[in-house]
Amino acid sequence: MNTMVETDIPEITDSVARAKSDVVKYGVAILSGVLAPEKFAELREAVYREAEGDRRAGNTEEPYFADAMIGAASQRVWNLPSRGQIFCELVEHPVVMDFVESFVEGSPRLSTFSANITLPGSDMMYLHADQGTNPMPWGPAPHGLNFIWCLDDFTEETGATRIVPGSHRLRRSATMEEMMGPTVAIEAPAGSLIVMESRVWHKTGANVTTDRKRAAILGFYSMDCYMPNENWWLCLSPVVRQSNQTSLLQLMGFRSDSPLGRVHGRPAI
Ligand SMILES: O=C(O)CCC(=O)C(=O)O
Repeated sequence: MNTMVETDIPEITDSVARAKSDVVKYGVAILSGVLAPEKFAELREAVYREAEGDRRAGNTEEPYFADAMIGAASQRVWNLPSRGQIFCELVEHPVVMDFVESFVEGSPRLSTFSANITLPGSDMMYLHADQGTNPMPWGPAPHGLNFIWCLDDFTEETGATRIVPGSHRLRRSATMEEMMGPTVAIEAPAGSLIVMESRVWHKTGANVTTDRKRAAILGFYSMDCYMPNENWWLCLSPVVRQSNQTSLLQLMGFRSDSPLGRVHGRPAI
């Protein structure tokens, strides 16, 4: 069965309005010009530095369970907000918050803010939707939005994120048979921001190069009724936890503006 509803993906755009309509139509948008070149360089350097630190510390020995279908896994760098203020600031980038407000119902929460680096020879991930752990049937609106900050060129060869275009309209996870079906690589130059709604079936591509890595920061924001991908209550650095970044802490569930996640009925922090 071929469930590919569309065969094309949107063109890269520098218009936020256009990108929002692309997310509705295709489930995905590719934006340029969001990051200043100096900020991009600083973020890229920080991610590769942290990745190297994790590798030396042995933190990469157990790969994330969904990362490799058969062969070697990509390298994840988890919990970026605990690793530098530059990442905390990126969580609340105004363009991101504008999208989240437009697409995520209610009070949004940050589900993950991590990096994924495909390595020469790393295999593809399992095909999934980011709201795949949420009960079905899914409704007419996505439960979340994923922001993929491309720190290197996303190409077919380096393992660009691959999607099943139009799959957001099916409002369900892929079957085992569909998981093996055709996908399209989202090719985008370094510095681009890919915005993908949470019902789209997608996966990390295989990196078939011998010498090129593909790094990206992944920020997933979802409705507050779902458990975050990263357990911020256990892993967030006390330095951030005790800071006065109230809106950031609210996104991470340390403060509540909804009936959920309260302490003695109060918003907590
Ligand atoms: O890094 C990528 O290309 C996508 C990763 C992904 O799909 C995920 O973490 O859910």
